[in-house]
Amino acid sequence: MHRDGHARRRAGAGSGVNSASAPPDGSCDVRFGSSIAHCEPAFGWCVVPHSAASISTVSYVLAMARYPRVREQHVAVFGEAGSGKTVLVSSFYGPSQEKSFASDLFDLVADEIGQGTRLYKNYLGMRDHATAPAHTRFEGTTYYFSLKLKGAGKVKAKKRPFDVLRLAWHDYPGEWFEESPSSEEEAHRRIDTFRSLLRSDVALLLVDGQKLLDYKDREEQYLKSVLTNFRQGLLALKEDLLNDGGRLDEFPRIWIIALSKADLLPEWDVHAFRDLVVWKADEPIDLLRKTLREFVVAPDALSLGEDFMVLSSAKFELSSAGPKPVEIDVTKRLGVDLILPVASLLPLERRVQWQEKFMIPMKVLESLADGADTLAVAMMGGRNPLVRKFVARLPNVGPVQGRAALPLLIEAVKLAGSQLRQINEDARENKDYLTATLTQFKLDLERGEVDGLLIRSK
Ligand SMILES: Nc1nc2c(ncn2[C@@H]2O[C@H](COP(=O)(O)OP(=O)(O)O)[C@@H](O)[C@H]2O)c(=O)[nH]1
Ligand SMILES: [Mg+2]
Repeated sequence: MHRDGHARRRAGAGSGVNSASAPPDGSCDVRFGSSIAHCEPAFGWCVVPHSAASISTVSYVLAMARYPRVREQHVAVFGEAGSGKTVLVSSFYGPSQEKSFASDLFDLVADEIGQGTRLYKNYLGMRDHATAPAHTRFEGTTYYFSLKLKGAGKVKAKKRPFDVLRLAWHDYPGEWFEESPSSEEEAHRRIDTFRSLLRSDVALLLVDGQKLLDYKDREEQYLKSVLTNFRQGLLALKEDLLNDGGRLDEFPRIWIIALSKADLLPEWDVHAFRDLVVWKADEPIDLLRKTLREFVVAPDALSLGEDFMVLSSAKFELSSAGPKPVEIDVTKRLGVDLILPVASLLPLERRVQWQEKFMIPMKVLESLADGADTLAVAMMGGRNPLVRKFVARLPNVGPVQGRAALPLLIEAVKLAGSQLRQINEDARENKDYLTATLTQFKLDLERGEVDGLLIRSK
């Protein structure tokens, strides 16, 4: 399913305005009277300077009456059978449906009711019945979640560049990397499933905490086997994914190694985990990185082994009698709340880092964190002078857009500490839910580092 493709078509079609130019990303410049507006149909918004000469007043207008305006992020989760993928997605979604946990800035909903119900039921099973979800082997699923900003329909909301942040969560079963397909049909399904997640900027590679315990003092065996299976699996798909041998512009470029079931290793923080992985598995990581880089143009712009997370979907109390949990405390989660901030903001940060370090083709930068400028504008809030300056330059968009946007992106990425908190507080006070949400995500990432749950590449 290609939701974004659908959204782009819907946004671009029949807008009643004449496009002056139509680059492949669907963005275009549109003449509104004497002004030229830059439109991002993918996000469903246009920026129109009120007059070409006066840049002090700028407003976002809708290219057509379409609500909600959606921005989509993809995240791909890879893990062997039993490594905790289904529990993770259930524990990501479940609490958002409870009043006490729900966010004051947005509502999280599953786009497909059936999926949402299933995930919530999984969560209830854990919360109320100490029952983990049934195993789902050989099932590659994409879950679509929409984070709907509060305040929809209010005057202020109309000015924001998007109302919904959609998260496409691709679950790619690791068993597909361990076992050969049983039929040609299944082989095709694997390739299709993999293709569907190529739009992800961020991939999580799960390392199973239970397995680390099982392999105590010989963790290298387990780590090597996970990483090697994964690499072999990728190599098996390579020919089909790289049609005509051409490398891909769009491919997950931020590979985070994440410890799942971290509650089983209470004395570990992300630094201990990183140290173990680096000490015991540097070679298989190098090999995997090399293989991943063979898939993409601009191979420098791909990181593996630089970002780490620890995750626990709940605290599982096991009985001494067997593997069945006696209690699952869903209130004791670790790192799960960082998934949205990581998926939304890490690509933006990495894009700036890479752009400063390497010569990277524009089309690659744009596929990584596409619409990064939109996000930066939103993060800094409309009143910031840099934002105004940037928006003023928008009529000159086109290939130079990315470079013109760089100072703004850098500024947004650099936001930290008290300045960030201040923007967040102001936005909350002004009920500017978009800026509040994005700055909150950034604060969450800072907090995650302080709490030893996240290491971001510097
Ligand atoms: N201690 C602990 N156990 C977990 C956690 N997540 C999953 N598990 C256990 O691992 C099993 C497999 O998880 P599941 O999500 O079904 O794995 P999947 O095959 O990757 O989808 C569950 O039945 C739980 O017993 C966690 O966060 N902590
Ligand atoms: Mg599963």
